[in-house]
Amino acid sequence: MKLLIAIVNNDDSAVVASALTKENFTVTKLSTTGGFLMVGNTTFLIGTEDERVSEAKEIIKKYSKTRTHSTQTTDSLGRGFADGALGNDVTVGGATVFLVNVEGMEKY
Ligand code: 2BA
Repeated sequence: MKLLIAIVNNDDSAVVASALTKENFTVTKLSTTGGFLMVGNTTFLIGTEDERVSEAKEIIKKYSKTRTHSTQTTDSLGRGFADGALGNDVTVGGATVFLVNVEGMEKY
């Protein structure tokens, strides 16, 4: 069994969640914040059998778009952006996915 930890842009999260659940994946959605840009993103926890990992990754890939995040505007003021982020356009995503081996899953 595997656990996919997928960090997805907030703007893609609804469609990613919907596509995964439609294909009978069970998903936990966490509201998270990227440490570099300090803006919200979404982290999905997806526990699945090894045989279905490729399918889950394909769905995430299909619906996660690459975006350019501008930090040039006054929007950045007071947000606590990392020094390196200020004044630069940053390419974010599609998705960042970690794959973790899981010994087992129990439900009570
Ligand atoms: P953030 O940490 O806010 O990073 C947003 C984007 O800023 C990144 O896009 C990358 O293009 C750039 N970036 C991040 N750290 C940087 C640094 N130290 N120097 C220069 N540029 C940097 P993505 O790579 O697509 O990452 C999107 C989000 O996925 C990240 O948001 C973070 O929440 C997560 N993430 C990505 N890689 C990760 C990792 N190795 N470990 C944990 N979380 C990760």
